[in-house]
Amino acid sequence: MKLDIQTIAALAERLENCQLRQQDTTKITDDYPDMDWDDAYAIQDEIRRRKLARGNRVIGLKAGLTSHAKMKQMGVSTPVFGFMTDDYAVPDGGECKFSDLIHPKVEPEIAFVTKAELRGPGCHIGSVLAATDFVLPGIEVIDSRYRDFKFDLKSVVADNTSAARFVVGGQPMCVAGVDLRTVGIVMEKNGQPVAFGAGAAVLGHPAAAIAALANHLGARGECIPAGSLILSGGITEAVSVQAGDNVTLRVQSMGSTSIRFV
Ligand code: 0L1
Ligand code: MG
Repeated sequence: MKLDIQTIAALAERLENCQLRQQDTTKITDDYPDMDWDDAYAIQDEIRRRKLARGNRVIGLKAGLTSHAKMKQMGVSTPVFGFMTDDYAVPDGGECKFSDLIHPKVEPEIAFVTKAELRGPGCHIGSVLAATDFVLPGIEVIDSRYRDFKFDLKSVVADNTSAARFVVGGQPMCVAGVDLRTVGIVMEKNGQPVAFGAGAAVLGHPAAAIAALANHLGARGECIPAGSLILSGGITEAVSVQAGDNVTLRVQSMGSTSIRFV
């Protein structure tokens, strides 16, 4: 690690305050160009510690930048991983207050719920499918704390991978009943289709993103516990939203989930 504990705490406070006050900031690698991956995840861990200390609960995990469309959109080449707390959850069809966010975008995703622990290294698509209880449609609302979504990978990891809100719903499916590579999705904004895709856009198979998360956590001595909700990453580029927008994600055989920005 290149940063000391005081700097990590100060950067976590800076990024979390941006989230709590709906303010943006420049990317932290502008100030700390030598910070490494361990520093980036240590800042994310410190943000999690701050939220838990305030009484929030971690209720989900996420993989991000798992599709070529997202990687191209953001000019990066590696997945990243983050967490979601209870205050990020929006009920299916529910409202998300736009003024609580900076410049939100929505991503169509496949959400996994596990029934057995997943522990890397060596986790693969087969282990993920065996450990999955069900999959269902999920919309992630990302809201980078960095000005104009301009960041590099270490900065975005420190910022908990832009996690802000999410909604899941529709018809949960057992993985035996669906080919997650060919499953089609349509995301609509105010009734107009704005994004189309298929599961294979996420690392060839959305379960590969969950395996990558398990292997990432395994390298840190952690695991994905049974009963976890995990977002596997945007199938398409993220779509900007404004107050008044109504977003619906339809996933083949899994129904739909929706969120309204008010
Ligand atoms: O969930 C995601 O794919 C987002 C990862 C962070 C990058 C971004 O803000 O677009
Ligand atoms: Mg995402």
